[in-house]
Amino acid sequence: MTKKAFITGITGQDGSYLAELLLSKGYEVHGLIRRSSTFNTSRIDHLYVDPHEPGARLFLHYGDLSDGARLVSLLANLRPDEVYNLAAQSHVRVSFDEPEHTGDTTGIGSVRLLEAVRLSGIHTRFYQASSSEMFGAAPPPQSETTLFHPRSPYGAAKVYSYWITRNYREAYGMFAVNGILFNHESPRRGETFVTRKITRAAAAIKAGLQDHLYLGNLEAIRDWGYAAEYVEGMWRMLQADEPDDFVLATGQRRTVRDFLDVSFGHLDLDWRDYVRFDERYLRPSEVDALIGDASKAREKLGWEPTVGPDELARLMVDADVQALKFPERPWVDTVELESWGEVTGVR
Ligand code: NDP
Ligand code: GDR
Repeated sequence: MTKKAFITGITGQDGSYLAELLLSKGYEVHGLIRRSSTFNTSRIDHLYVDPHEPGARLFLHYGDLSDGARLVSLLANLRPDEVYNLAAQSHVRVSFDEPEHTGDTTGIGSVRLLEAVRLSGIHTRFYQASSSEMFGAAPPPQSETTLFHPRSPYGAAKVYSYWITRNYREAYGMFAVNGILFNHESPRRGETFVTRKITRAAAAIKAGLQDHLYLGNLEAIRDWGYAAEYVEGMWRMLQADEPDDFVLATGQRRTVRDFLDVSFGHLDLDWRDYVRFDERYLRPSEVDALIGDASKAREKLGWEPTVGPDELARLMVDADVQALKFPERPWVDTVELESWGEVTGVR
C-alpha cells in the first residue's frame, strides 16, 4: 500500500527536501501551500508533475495554519498516514517585529493542526518541527533533558508547540513527536538567514556584483548541519516503535565569524575587506551559544550527520556561484544533482 504524507511548510527549505525524500521512498505526498499573489513554489517546482498525469504523486492544497476548519476538512479527506508540521514564521529577528503573528502561526498553528488530526478521527503519526531556539539562554551542550529558556517570541511560540505536541501524546495517545533540530542550512536556505546571506554575498562579491555585506552579531555560536540530512531524521522519528522526542545536531561549534572565514576563504577572499556592521541585525535578546548533543538520535534512530559546518559552507558557496550562472535554478545543490532524475522521474 502506498503511504500518504501531509506536509505543512512544503514550500520552505525543509519541506522541499522532505518532499523529495518521501517521493523517493514511494510515498504519495500532499503539501499545504499558501495562496500568494506571486509564485511561492520555486523550491518544489522540480518535483511537480501535472496531477492529470498517471504517475503524479505530489499534490498541493491551498490552506493556512491560521485556518483550522480548512485543516480539519483537508485531513478528513486525505487521511494521511504521516503529518509533518513544518510551517512557521521561522525568522527569529522578524519574530520581535511580529510577535503576535509569530505566536499565531508558530505556536497556535500547531494546536490547530493537532486538533484537526483529533477531530477528523484519523490515525496518523505527527511530527512537530521543534527548535534549538527553545533552549535559548540554557548553556551548551543542549540535549532532550535541557530546560528551555527561550529568548525570542519565536522561541517562546516553539516551546508552546513542543508542549502541546507532548500533551496530545499523553492525553489522547497520539503518535506525536518533537524533532528538536539545531540550525540546518543548504543552498535552499532562505536568503535572510545568516549562512545563506554570507554565501550569496561571497559569490556575488567574487563576481563583482556586490561591494559590501551588512551583518549584526558575529560572535554568536551555532551548530550548523546540512538540511538534506536532517529530513531523514524527521522521517526516522515517525518510523520508530514508540513516539519520543529527539535532538538532531552535529555537535560542532562555529561562530558567525568562523562561517565567514570558510565561505569567503573558499573563493580566496578576505571577508574583513567587505563586511560592515548594521545594528538592524541585532536582536533585543540574543541566543549566544547553541551546540547540540544528538546521542539519543544516534543510539535509538541510527541517525548521524556526515556534513559538518565547514563542508556545508563550501557546498553552499559553490551552489551560490552556480546559481549566478543559472539563475533560473537557484535551489540547485549536490543532493539535487546526484538524484535529480531518480527522484523526480521527469528527466
Ligand atoms: P522556512 O522559513 O524555509 O519555511 C517555512 C514554511 O512555512 C514555508 O513553506 C512557509 O510558506 C510556511 N508558512 C509560514 N507561515 C504559514 C502559515 N501561516 N500557514 C501555512 N504555511 C505557512 O523554514 P525551514 O524550512 O527552515 O524550517 C522548517 C520548520 O522547522 C519551521 O517550523 C522552522 O521554524 C523549524 N526549524 C527550522 C530550523 C532550521 O535551522 N532551518 C531549525 C529548527 C526548527 P511560504 O513559502 O508561503 O512562506
Ligand atoms: P537563528 O538563525 O536565529 O539561529 O534561527 P539566523 O541565521 O537568523 O541567525 C544566526 C545567528 O547569526 C547572527 N547574525 C545574523 N543573523 C541574520 N539572520 N542576519 C544577519 O545579518 C546576522 N548577523 C549576525 C544572529 O544574531 C544569530 O545569532 C534559525 C532559524 O532557522 C530558526 O527557525 C530555527 O529554529 C533556528 O535556526 C534553530
